[in-house]
Amino acid sequence: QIVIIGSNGQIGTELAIALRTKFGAQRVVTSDIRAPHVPDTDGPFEIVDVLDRKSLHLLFSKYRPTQVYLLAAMLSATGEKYPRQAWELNINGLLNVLDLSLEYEVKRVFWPSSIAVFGPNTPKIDTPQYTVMDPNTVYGISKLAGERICEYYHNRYGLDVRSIRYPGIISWKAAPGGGTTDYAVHIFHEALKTGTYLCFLSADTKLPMLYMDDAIDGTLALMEAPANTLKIRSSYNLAGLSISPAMLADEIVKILPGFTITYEANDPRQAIADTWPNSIDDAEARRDWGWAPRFSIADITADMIANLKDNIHIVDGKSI
Ligand code: VAH
Repeated sequence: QIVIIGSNGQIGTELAIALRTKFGAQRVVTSDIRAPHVPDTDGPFEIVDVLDRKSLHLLFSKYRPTQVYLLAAMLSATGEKYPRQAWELNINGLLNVLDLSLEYEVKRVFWPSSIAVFGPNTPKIDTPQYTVMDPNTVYGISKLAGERICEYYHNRYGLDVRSIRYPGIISWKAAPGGGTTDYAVHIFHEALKTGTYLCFLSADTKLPMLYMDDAIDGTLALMEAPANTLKIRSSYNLAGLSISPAMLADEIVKILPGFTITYEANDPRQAIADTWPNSIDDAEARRDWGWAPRFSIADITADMIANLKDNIHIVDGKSI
């Protein structure tokens, strides 16, 4: 059995779809702290609190998973509103899952890190795998510590835990969960709903971004790679594109000519974005497990608009 903890989120939702397509729906168990908006009728779902070890023991003993994907976390912007909760969830949730994975002899564990592990003194252009890392958000600090913890559990206990430093991820199937890069999804919803978007990051804020299809393909490729080919057990840099709001708006206008964008100043997420890289060097991921993204900014824009145009969901009065 494969277990996904945090399957309601932007990435968890699509990992569930991809893993069920690959291994069969009944073999992939989704789980989250609460039931999803839309009930999961494709396969087994469990309510699990990653901070409650009893809840995890029930999950691991019931399903005896061979693989575990831990996607439960509090992201950068929300984490700055609730720093202690972000640290607790991101670190103790990880420690609980690593300990249970050892106890139940899980073969492979996936845990996402983020380009948020880089900080104001990190080189911003083609940020290398090994470099200065001085994150100043609780989310980034928790992900940096989490990387060291994963490497420790691998080196000390032999746990086959694997990780990717995700850039911002653009997708349409599920809403992003309170991050600094969420603008890159909201912009498409607003372009289709209202024809205009008030962006919380400045026009020239370049950030590493990745389309969800590439993120999922890369994650599955990492998880399939033979263990002895993986030289990095903290977390792999993964680059897609270096995109700014203005670049994305220009691409959207090519398909939706009337679209306009405006920019609000002083959003707290700008200060977070300003500490992150503009672009990433992912040479190690390409070398060790053949990583190569496929989607260009034009492909992303076309795919997002084509799919959202018929799928704009209004949930609790908001488009997600
Ligand atoms: C966030 N989407 O904005 C997440 C991600 C690199 C960004 O970690 O917090």
